[in-house]
Amino acid sequence: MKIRYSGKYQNTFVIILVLSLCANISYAQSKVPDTSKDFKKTKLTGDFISEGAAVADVNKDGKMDIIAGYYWFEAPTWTRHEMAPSRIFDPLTEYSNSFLNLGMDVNLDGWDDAVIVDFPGKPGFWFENPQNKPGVWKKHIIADSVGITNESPNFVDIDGDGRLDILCGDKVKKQMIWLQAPLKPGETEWKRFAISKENAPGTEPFSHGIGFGDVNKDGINDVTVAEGWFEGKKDPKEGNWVFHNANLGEPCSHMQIMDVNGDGKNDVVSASAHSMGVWWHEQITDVKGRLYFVSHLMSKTTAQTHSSIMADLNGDGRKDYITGKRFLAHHGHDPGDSDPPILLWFEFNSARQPYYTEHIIDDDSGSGLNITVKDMNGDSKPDIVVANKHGVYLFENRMKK
Ligand SMILES: [Ca+2]
Ligand SMILES: [Ca+2]
Ligand SMILES: [Ca+2]
Ligand SMILES: [Ca+2]
Repeated sequence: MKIRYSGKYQNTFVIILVLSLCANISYAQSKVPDTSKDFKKTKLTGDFISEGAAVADVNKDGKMDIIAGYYWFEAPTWTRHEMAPSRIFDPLTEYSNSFLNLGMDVNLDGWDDAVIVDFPGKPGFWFENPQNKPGVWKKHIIADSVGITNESPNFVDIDGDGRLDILCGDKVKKQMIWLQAPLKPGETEWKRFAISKENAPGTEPFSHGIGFGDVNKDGINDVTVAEGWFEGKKDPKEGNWVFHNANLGEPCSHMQIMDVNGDGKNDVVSASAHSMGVWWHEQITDVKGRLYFVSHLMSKTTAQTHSSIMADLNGDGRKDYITGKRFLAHHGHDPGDSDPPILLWFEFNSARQPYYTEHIIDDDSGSGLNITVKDMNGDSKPDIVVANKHGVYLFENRMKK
């Protein structure tokens, strides 16, 4: 296990690391095979500038660039550019001004913009791409200052129009909502649509875990939180989605809805946001047809798995689950907060038990509050981009199809 930290954090790190090892962190005993040869790692920076990362061809030269907070990194040399004045944050004492990032052409002018989810409870905003002109990018607040809550908003297409929306909570009304980006060129306003009634579960600023998928297999996507699920409506703009109580485990990051054991019922995969554990929650129907879930532990390899995303990394036609450790999530105060920043993935196969196989990608990066997956180098394999308190990283997928 190689740990190299330099400068003023070194002593603190050694102390935290020893404490972690004393706390019987299971990584040291882990027998998970090392698959780092399957990925080419590029460290864009070791600076803490964002806990979210996104991709977009910012300068329209045909090469995908990387966005992390108020900065973008120009491919292929990853030259760092500032969109608006910001600074490097201290990973041991501070949070940044950027928690989740998304690259999308918000105002439909043909240039990808940078969507930023700020500290939980603050309004989100987006930086308008200045089309290769010099100067500061124009900052637009999203949706009349709706305070975005829950620490794992999803970037998903709620209404099926091909544009990604933001699925999150609203701080003031404590409602589960979705925010729709403008649909006409030149527009800059996002629209807010309520999913739940007011005072709904999962909508506090520091609530953890949201998922989007078809829980009950009626052909309509539903929304999950750790406390249960909101049953989707044919018209997702209708509101008042019925809430069903269910135990979907501990506070978690992005919840992934899929049939893990191949019994035709959709299960939920989640990972602990601030403690340790990755689980699949098996959907079971009782004799009266009521749904409930039984949780099965998949892994305790690393703690603080504060983000997840699905992508078919190994090209077998099945989507894989990617998660990673949010390095120094609470500045070293949580159990396992300072064990090595691991990035890992799980492949699923419902034909045999266990239904999953765990692979470690890297143990000196981790992930932040969102992971972005995109083919960055044109070989049509999905690559992984992350940013956290340990820096900004690209992992190019070298697995054979
Ligand atoms: Ca580019
Ligand atoms: Ca644009
Ligand atoms: Ca449904
Ligand atoms: Ca199932």
